[in-house]
Amino acid sequence: MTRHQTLRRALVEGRLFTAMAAHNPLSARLAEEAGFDGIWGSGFELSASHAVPDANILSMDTHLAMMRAIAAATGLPLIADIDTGFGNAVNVSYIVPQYEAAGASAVVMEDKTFPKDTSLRDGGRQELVRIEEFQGKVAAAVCARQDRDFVVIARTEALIAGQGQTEALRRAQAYEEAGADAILVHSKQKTPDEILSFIDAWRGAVPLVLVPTAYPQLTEADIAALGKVGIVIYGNHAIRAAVAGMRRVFAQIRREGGIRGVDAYLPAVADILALQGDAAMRDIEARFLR
Ligand code: SPV
Ligand code: MG
Repeated sequence: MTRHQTLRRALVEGRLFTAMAAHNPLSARLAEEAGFDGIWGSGFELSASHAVPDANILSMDTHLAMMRAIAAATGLPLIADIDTGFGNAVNVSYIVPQYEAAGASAVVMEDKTFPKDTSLRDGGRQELVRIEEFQGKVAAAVCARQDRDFVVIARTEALIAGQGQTEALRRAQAYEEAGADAILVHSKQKTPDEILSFIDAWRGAVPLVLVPTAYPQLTEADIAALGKVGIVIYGNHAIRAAVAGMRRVFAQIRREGGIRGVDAYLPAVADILALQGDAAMRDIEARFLR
């Protein structure tokens, strides 16, 4: 079974698919090691790892190159975050095959204007494009895919933009009609109430996708029990874990004036070598170096 088929089958069978964010191949490998079903090729994480805002500051090529590197480093389906599609439906027609060729098994495209602003920030610029325009972008993405199992996920930011549930439902339904395989509905409310109300009212045939960053109370068991959600994305936990880890270790080294204290609990160098694929290189060495 190909990676595309693994993701497609999970959606068809209604099994909850878990995707962990990654900002580089190493974080993707750690997500695979931990047992997640897939990788979220997060724009937020990649932007943060470059220390710039998640607001289309980085180019599409920067993101695409990272998706290619992540897909090469793991065997898991990769869901690429293409923000607003880097332009209009014409741009989308050209970029979707590039993401597919890079090894992604899905794209998520959101209905905001380009350049976007990040979703979870208080007071961000959250402007949505016309429904018809975004339907055209979704249809362009669906038409541009090469493999039928490549998944196109339409994301509505109507709740993020404060436009309410009726508008979010109207948009989600319109995007399903345009051919989306799943609908990501995002919320930044601190409780799951807004999302649960949307899910309850959703009458579409395609599964929903959640990113519960703002409402972490909702567990996978809770989400699976709702019956309408196909994918849960953990949107930024790789970069937040990295920041937490580096802060703690760097502060301790400064405090103690040396590395002895942190050495006791940091992964050994041998662990990092293994994550780098050292064994595979040694095998090549043994076979071919003359
Ligand atoms: C991302 O991880 O880039 C996302 C999710 O799009 S969020 O940052 O919550 O918008
Ligand atoms: Mg994003």
